[in-house]
Amino acid sequence: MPPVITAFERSPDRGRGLARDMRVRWALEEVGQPYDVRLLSFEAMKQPAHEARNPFGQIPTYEDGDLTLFESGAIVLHIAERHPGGLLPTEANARTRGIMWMFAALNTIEPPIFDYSLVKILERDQPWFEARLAALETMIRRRLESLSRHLGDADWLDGDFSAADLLLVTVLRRLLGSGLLEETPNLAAYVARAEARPAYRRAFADQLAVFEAASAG
Ligand SMILES: N[C@@H](CCC(=O)N[C@@H](CS)C(=O)NCC(=O)O)C(=O)O
Repeated sequence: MPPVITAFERSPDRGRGLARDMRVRWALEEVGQPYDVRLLSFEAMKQPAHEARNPFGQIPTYEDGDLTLFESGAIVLHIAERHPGGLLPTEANARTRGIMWMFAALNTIEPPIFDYSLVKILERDQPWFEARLAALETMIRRRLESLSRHLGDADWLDGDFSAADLLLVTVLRRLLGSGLLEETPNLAAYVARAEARPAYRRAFADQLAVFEAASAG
């Protein structure tokens, strides 16, 4: 039985690959692991059956035999560990550095970028909107500048493409269309390079197909 992941039945991003099941789909594609998808409505996500998989009632989750996981970063790490050499280096120090960058993507870079996307949707009518947006833009620019300096003209964060690049690219993609990513051309090129990977394209097409089928139905 292949692992089963959960995803939105109708993703609020309209199939642009921003929902976090994209990370898991992409990781599974990178290592060549077939998988099944259980699609959930917002209502079903908050029912006990799904809360047993994820107490916070969110997607994605991952089930494989008697193992059930939530948190996209933990799921991607598990997939990397199940497929040695596929998404993390096998050399011990390089592997630990890869995991460090996975944390950096989700702990240091994702929070201001995610807040920025939420504020633009939820706080537009609030009196603090402009000031809050500007503060987040400043924080994001600072993070992007540091990241850009680290990356330089390398293709990936630390040697070969890894789970850390995968997570970081899914985070940076939230900035597409904002103009912020384009201010650091090496990061914009980094994201484009990752999006050109066959595994990324298959994962993107699959999650888009779900949205299109739901819209047609
Ligand atoms: N830190 C969690 C966040 C999960 C998360 O926020 N999932 C979103 C979709 S990308 C979700 O389920 N949103 C609906 C909700 O929270 O009710 C992870 O990385 O898996």
